[in-house]
Amino acid sequence: MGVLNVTPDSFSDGGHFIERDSALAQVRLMVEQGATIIDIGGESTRPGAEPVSIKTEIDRVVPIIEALQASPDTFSGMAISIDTSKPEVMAAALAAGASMINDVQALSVPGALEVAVNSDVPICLMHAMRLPRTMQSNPHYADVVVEVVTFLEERIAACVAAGIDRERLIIDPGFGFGKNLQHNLQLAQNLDRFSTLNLPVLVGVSRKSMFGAILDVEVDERLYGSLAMTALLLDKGASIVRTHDVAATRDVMKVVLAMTTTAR
Ligand code: YH5
Repeated sequence: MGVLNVTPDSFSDGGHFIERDSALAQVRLMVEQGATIIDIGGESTRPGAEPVSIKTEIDRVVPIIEALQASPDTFSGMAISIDTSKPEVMAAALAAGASMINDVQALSVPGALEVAVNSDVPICLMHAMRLPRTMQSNPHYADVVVEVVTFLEERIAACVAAGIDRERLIIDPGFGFGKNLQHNLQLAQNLDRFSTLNLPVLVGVSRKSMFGAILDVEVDERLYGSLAMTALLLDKGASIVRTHDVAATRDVMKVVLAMTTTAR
């Protein structure tokens, strides 16, 4: 799963065509490098980031989804995931052709469960103890692994009770979302305990702050650390990897797959 952020940068002066073309070029590159899912997000999830309005988020993501739909040759077989917690954005993205929901709030915003029930796409339920604005403020858990597994069990049950087929669900421990370094390492070390829920496990560790903490490097120097953890998470049962670095992650996945599927 390759990440496409469509949050405008500060030196864009409203050049929407330029933004759209560069987003499409980025998607094309990620698909060539082996991405089978593109995760499109219109709200910054950086720690400390402020929320954006429904309209702003829709205006950012829907034109990109429509443009991807308009080039079926280039983007055939690729799933478009919408990274949002807002039911209105989910609905607009699905109407435009999105084929997966990625919700860091696990369908907990009022109305989100209803949008999901009325669709037929896969849904990633992620655990977040806190939202980006306050993510860094000293999280506490008695046992982070038990609490995250229990939370996901409850959200799975809520989805199934609402009428969503269990087969549509994907789970994610939510690395970095209201977790300190110790919590992230405990979740990584114990990722195999999420397999007991019998659903695909998605992991997103790419370039996150834990590598800054371990390696004392800035965000553009966190690739090797991200890949090391990715390899071990794949060994512990992860099957979908959300990444900013598709080619490198594809090679890691192929090597781990070759090694773990060969005869003894
Ligand atoms: C995830 O894990 N993460 S957005 C801070 C960084 C680097 C990266 C300071 N959406 C996930 O990628 N969806 C995000 O450096 C996600 N799982 C799922 N399902 C945060 C992010 C990032 C934040």
